[in-house]
Amino acid sequence: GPPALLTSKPSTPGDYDAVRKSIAGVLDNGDYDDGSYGPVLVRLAWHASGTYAKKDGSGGSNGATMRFAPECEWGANAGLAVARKLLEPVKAAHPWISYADLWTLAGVVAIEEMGGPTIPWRAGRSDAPDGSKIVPDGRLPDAKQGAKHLRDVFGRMGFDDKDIVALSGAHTLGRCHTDRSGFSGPWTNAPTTFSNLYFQELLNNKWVVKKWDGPLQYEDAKSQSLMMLPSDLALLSDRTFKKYVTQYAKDEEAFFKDFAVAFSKLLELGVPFPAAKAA
Ligand code: CCH
Repeated sequence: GPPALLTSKPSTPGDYDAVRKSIAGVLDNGDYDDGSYGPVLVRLAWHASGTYAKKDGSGGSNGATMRFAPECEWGANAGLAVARKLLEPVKAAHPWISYADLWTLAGVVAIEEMGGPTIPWRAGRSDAPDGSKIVPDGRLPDAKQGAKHLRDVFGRMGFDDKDIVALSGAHTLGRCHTDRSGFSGPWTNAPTTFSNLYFQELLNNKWVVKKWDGPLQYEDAKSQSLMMLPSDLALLSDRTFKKYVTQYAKDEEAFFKDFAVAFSKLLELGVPFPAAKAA
C-alpha cells in the first residue's frame, strides 16, 4: 500500500515540512531505474523552470503549465509524466499546495535526500488555469549542440558561465533512456547520490564516440559503461567552462555551494514573490 504518510488526513495548509516528508516517502522504489525517482524529479523541477526568458518574464516554474498540452508533449519533456504521476498522491495528501510549488519542492527534497546541498526554497507559485501561457517549444537545451547553444539558452534565463557548469553537475544523477531522449546510460556509477562525480568522470576519462544506431553520444573508452552527451563534452572543449569543471572536480564544497545558489535561482525565475518588506 501507499506510504503511511500519504494515508493520514490532509495536512495543515502551509505545513511544508509535511509535504517534504511525503515527497521523501515516494522517492525510493527498487523496481524503478537505479532504485530512486530522485533524478527524474530533479529533471521535472528543471524543465518546469528552464523555459524562462528574462527579457519578457515569460515561462518559468510559476503556473505549472507542463500539466497541459502541448508542453507535456514536447520531446524535451518525454518521460516526465512518470515524475508528475508520482507526485499525485503527495498532492492529494496536501491539496493546498500548488503543483508549481510541489514540483519545485520535489526537486529540492530529492537533491537533499540524495546527499546534496540544502537548496533555499520558498513557496509562492500558483497554478495557471489552462495552457494559454505556454511558451513556444524549443527553449530547453538541445543535447546535440555545444557551448554557444548553452550560453544562448542559459543566458536567456539570466545565467552566466559558472552557473551553466554548476547546474550541469546535476548530470551526476540519473541516466538517459532510449524511449525518452533517444540517448542511453548514466553519467556516473553512483546515479542516485548527489556528488561532484560527474566532473571527475568528465575530466578523467577518455571519451570516444559510441558505436551504435542511436544519436551521437560518447562513452568512456575504458569501461564503456558511462556516457556523455555532446552538450556535456562542450564543458571540456570550452576554456572558460573547463576552468569550472576542473575546480568542481577538485572541490565538492565549491560545487555544492554554487549549485545550491544557481538551482534555487532557477526554480524562482519569473515567480512573483511578494516584495521583501523594508527593514
Ligand atoms: Fe539534463 N538531460 N540536460 N539537466 N538531466 C537528461 C537527463 C537529466 C540536458 C539533456 C538531458 C540539465 C541540463 C541539461 C537532469 C538534470 C539537468 C537527458 C536524458 C538529456 C538528453 C533524458 C532521458 O532520456 O531520460 C542538456 C542538453 C542540458 C544542457 O545543459 C540541468 C541544468 C539539470 C538540472 C539542474 C537529470 C537529473 C537527468 C536524469 C533524469 C533521469 O530520469 O534519470
